[in-house]
Amino acid sequence: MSAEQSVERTLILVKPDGVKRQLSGAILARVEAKGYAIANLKMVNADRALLEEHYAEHQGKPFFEPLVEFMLSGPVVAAIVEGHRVIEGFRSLAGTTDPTTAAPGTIRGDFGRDWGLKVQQNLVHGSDSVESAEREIGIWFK
Ligand code: RTP
Ligand code: MG
Repeated sequence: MSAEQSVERTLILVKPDGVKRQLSGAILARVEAKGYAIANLKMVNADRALLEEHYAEHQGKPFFEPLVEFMLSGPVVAAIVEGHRVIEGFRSLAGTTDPTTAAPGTIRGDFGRDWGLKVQQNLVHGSDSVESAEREIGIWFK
């Protein structure tokens, strides 16, 4: 068996707050500057069915409905990004979920804040495992 790591893929979204604030380019520039490759890229007006499938793990949580409404509030940029360990690499670039306390130097830490809304408007999504990446890529790039 080869000791070489296999190239991973992840699904990245620039959420509607990032698109509205014209940060899509700055966010994708950080992904590329880190050395990851954009394998596919598009702007999507997601519908409720797609978002409920994407966020199935959060069904029933108090932030689920506000989260879906937020994601319906404008277009998102969806990308398939490739590289060794890109799943954890992008989540490290993104920073922790709450943009108020996300580390400076991360996307959420540098560009995000609390806007007093019911859901964290935190600019980006990145898949959290190989299994969720493949599932999410199937949803956004049918
Ligand atoms: P993501 O899935 O978007 O990459 O973010 P994440 O793993 O850091 O966060 P997760 O726990 O999966 O939550 C998904 C998204 O739901 C919103 N959220 N709001 N209490 C809240 O207000 C709250 N908790 C979660 C955020 O937009 C989060 O990214
Ligand atoms: Mg998540």
